[in-house]
Order: sequence, then structure tokens, then C-alpha cells
Amino acid sequence: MGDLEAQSGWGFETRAIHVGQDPDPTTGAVVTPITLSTTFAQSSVGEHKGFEYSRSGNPTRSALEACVASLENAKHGLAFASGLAAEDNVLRLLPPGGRVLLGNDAYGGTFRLIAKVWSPLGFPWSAVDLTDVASLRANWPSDTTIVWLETPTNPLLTCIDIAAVAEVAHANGAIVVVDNTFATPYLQQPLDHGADIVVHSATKYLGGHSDVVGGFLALNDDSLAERLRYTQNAAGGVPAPFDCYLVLRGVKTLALRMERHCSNARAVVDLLLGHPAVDRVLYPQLPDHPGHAAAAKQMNDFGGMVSFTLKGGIEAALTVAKSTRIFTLAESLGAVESLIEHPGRMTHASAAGSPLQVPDSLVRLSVGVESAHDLCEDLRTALDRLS
Ligand code: P1T
Repeated sequence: MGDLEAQSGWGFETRAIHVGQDPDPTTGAVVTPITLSTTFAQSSVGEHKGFEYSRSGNPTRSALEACVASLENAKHGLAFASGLAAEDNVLRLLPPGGRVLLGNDAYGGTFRLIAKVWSPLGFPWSAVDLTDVASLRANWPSDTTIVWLETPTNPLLTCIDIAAVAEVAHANGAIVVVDNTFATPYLQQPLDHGADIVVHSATKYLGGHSDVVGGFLALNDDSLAERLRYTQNAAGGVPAPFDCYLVLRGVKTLALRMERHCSNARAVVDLLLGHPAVDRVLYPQLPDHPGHAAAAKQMNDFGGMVSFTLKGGIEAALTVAKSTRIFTLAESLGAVESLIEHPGRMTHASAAGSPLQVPDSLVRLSVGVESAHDLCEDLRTALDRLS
């Protein structure tokens, strides 16, 4: 072990468990130690074993960075204190006046960071329909520096053709940032399709157990990586060693969890499709779903997130959201336990009145890894209350 070149030939599951995680050379410990030391001894000024000060670099963080970079087929990985801290680090690449094109469906906090924090500082943004690549090409704003997309999107689960968007962006000198939080590297590796930077909220599937907030960036370009690494240290949005350990532990079972998330989501989709109170089911596997063809092309499976609208409008949505027992009413997603939420009033409240506003009859499910039968019965009981 320890030889990155040899490890790159390993399968995903093997890399998740071993890359960056060789047994500790001094003790033989099989689990990566949590190195709490904030500083590291130097034998003479400037001479050390690779670590100086924990904001700049920490052994537990390095293990996580090597592992998740490998899962994204990336040369470089950078861990952050939250998904938004990782995003903020990317936005610091913007040149004066540089524009961000944001897909017209995205996490409310990403919209807030771009439109409410960065834009007033002199970095314009626009919302665009990234499923319409011809229109993107025809209406390209010349000051665009970054195209920012999620696929599948949060919360409408629209899928975007990464290669097609990258082709237009690169022809115009912009970079493409793909938020891969919903798909995870097990289902989709955006760098292989032409993305320049992959963003994660590690709080979600990477951590997988609702017990750690974290963020991640993965990329191949050396000079971009150098700039991002410089800002990671200079601005300091780094994760604690214990949090790095928790994400690293979560990643070991990512493949197993994703398989169950996907199969449980399919069972839930079938239940929803057959229920008379449901208006529309949003899931990338459905042939009429926006971006289904892109999803089928670039994903290995369709994920654990399912959204749906209700014929009874907002009142019905709020009733269902508070009526389940196994699906817990809470923000966040991607963990072993199933969650239900109302995006309009919860995760996407900050997008109200913007082009990213979501329908108020929408309910979002993060389908966990419990028994599919129990999850379906729980939802059926909640939906039956509407009739
Ligand atoms: O919460 P944080 O780790 O800072 O990550 C932000 C973030 C970034 N990108 C996507 C696609 C996300 O979904 C999130 C966070 N989302 C939720 C908390 C949510 O419930 O949708």
C-alpha cells in the first residue's frame, strides 16, 4: 500500500477503505489516527516531516483529502469545515467583476452565498437553465468566469449534461464547477466528463450519518489547485481533525450505502407513482424526468433523493411533512436515516422571490437505508391522511 499509482488501479470500494489510510507506521494502528496536535516539531528552521501548523496541513485531513480525491478520479483534494466553506473558497478565484452563471435550481444556501454575499461585492451572477445548452451558447454573458451547476439539482433533481455545458464554458474561457453532493463519486465522477472542480457538502452522503458538517473540493488542474490550497490556508476554513476522521469513516461504506439508497428510492418512487394524492414524482430514472438522458449517460445509478408535488398544494405538503414517523422532518440529507422536508419553507426559503424559488406543493425525501417496506408503509400512511 501507500503507492498512489498502484492504488489508482484499485476498484472504488478498495480505494474508499485504503487510499490515504495505510496502517500507522509507528504503531501499526489500522484506523487512521486523529492527530489533534496544532503544531509540529521542526528539527531545524523550516525542516519538518511535512506538517508545520494544523491550519496549513494536518495528517488526518491529508488522509481524507487523498481518499476522496481518489474516489473522484482527481489529482488534488481539499477538505473544508462545511460545504459552503468549500464553495466560498472556490468563489475566491473570481477576478474583479467576474460573473457566476448558476443553474436555476440549486441548494438555497449556494444561491444565498453567490447572490447575497458575493454579488453585492461586485461579482455579478445570473440564473440559467442549464438543460438548454443551445440557449446557454447563444446568450453567453461575456464576463462569465464560472458556471456553477448541481446534477442532480437540489431539490428538483434535474440532471444536467456536464460534458455539454463544459464544452460551451471552455470555448468561452470559463470554468465549470459541479456540486456532486447528491450523486456522490460512487454514482458520478464529474471531472471525467469535463468539469474543472467538484464540490461536496461532505455533511451528506460522504459523512453519511448526520454527525459531521464538512466540505470538499476535488480537481485535476495543478495551478487551480495551488490557488485553492493557498486560499484554504490563507482564509482558514478548514475542518477539525475529528471531523476529518468521521468523514473518512463514513466514506468506507459509501458504496454499500449508495446501493441501498438507490434501491430504496426506487421502491419509494413506485409507491408515490401509484398514490392518488401525488401530482408529480421527480426522480432521474423516470423517462420523462428533466435530464433523464443526461443522468442515464453520466450516472451509474439514480441516487437516493426523491421529490414530489401534491395535488392538494402547500397545505397537503405541510401535512405530509409532519405526518411520517420513520422519515424525520428535518433539513439535510444523505445519511442512513430517512428525512422529509418542505423545501419552500425550509432549505430553500432564502430563494423565495428569486429565479430559484421552488414550488410550494413540493416535498423532498432523503431516502435512507432502513427497510424499504417500512419506508413505503410510513409514506403511504401519511399520504392516506390527505384523502
Ligand atoms: O451544509 P453544508 O455542508 O455547508 O453544505 C451546503 C450544501 C452544498 N451543496 C448542496 C447540494 C447541499 O445540499 C448543501 C446543503 N444542503 C442542505 C443542508 C439541504 O438540506 O439541502
